[in-house]
Amino acid sequence: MKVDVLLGLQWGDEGKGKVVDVLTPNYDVVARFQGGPNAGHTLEFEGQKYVLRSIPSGIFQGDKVNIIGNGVVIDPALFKAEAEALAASGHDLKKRLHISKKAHLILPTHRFLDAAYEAAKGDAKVGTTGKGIGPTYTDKISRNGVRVGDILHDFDVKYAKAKARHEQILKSLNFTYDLAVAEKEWLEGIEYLKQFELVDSEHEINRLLDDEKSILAEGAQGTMLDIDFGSYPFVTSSNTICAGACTGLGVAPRRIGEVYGIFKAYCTRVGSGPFPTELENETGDKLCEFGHEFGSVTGRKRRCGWVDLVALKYAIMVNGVTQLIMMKSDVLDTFDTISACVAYEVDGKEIDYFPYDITEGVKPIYAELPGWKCDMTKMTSEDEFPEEFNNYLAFLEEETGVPIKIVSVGPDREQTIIRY
Ligand code: 2SA
Ligand code: MG
Repeated sequence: MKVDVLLGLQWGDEGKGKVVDVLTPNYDVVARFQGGPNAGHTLEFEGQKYVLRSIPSGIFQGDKVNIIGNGVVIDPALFKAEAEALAASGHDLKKRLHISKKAHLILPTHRFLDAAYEAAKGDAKVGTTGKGIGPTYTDKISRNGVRVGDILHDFDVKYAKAKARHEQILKSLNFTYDLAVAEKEWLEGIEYLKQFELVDSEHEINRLLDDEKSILAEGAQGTMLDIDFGSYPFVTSSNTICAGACTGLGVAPRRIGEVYGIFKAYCTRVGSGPFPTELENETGDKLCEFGHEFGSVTGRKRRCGWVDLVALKYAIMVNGVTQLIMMKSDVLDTFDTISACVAYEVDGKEIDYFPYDITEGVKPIYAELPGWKCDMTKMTSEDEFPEEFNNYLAFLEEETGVPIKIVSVGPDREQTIIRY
């Protein structure tokens, strides 16, 4: 068997949580491979809304095994809060959630470092989620990290050493902070983590594949936030692309199967950084309002704009996307015309590839298509699609060369149309 990968093709918040939840009935196992509590995967069903941060979105599907892979970073305090909230609503995870011993721990001081580095950047700040993601991955790469497996061996010494190093840096940055409360909650989180199955997840995953079990790898954030291929430095600190599933789970490239690429029928971004198709006008406000575009972790208002096919095609290329999934189509229901960026104008020249730097001087060139002007939220099959919507789908498929297999017409599990 192979690992199928599901990931975001834009700047995050494409609706991955909902899609994983819809797809999980087809899989035995769901695994997260990168990121951490900076993610906010929103799921809605049976009138309830859930936001998952570190826990894979497959957790609502019966007794399926969910895995947090080695590529993920975990904040024990936030993890505890998240898992306890799920337990309170009847979803006990203890036996079903396996956590890699090689996943790195976000320390309370990592969160302070995140804030301190952002403050030091002033206007050039990244606009991080403030969860300590960057500093934790920095420690991992510079070989100073503390891992989940360390909880079981010599933990106090390892933690004290990392903390002392962080406090030195915070002092040098003149950053004031109050560690006491944060540390207490964090240490309670460490004890709580011990109740879960802490595993060698690379062995487990490869064994599951050998046993013909199907695995879905769930990406977080989006391709344009990838540390290598995103709009650097306005990116997150992990590989959000398909290759991240190999390194973040310990599966060989040849064991990757389908790559589901998720995108919104328009585009959003939260935090700072370039966004060529951003609409700072009434249309952008309408997209934000109709799409309820506010960050699920931090509540920040998301910047909105038209779909960017230059960026989307780039994302499809670096991920090797085999199937597209289009989300939030219904948000465009009332628009007279729909625009899609098909090329950029840079220095007076038209280009159709994604350039090295999109920070300045990139002007989107749009194709305009007629809107469908009807309520799609109640539609249950593709036979009901209006002609203009079918044209929009055909246009996107033609431009990208990849079939759009699933279309979402609303937040609920039910509002998902599988085309073929
Ligand atoms: P970080 O915290 O170091 O990963 O931030 C670096 C950049 O990555 C962006 N980023 C995100 N963008 C969209 N959604 C994210 N998750 C939450 C959500 C966001 C929220 O799903 O709604 O609640 O605000 C996410 N996580 C990281 C971030 O904005 C920075 O640009
Ligand atoms: Mg999100």
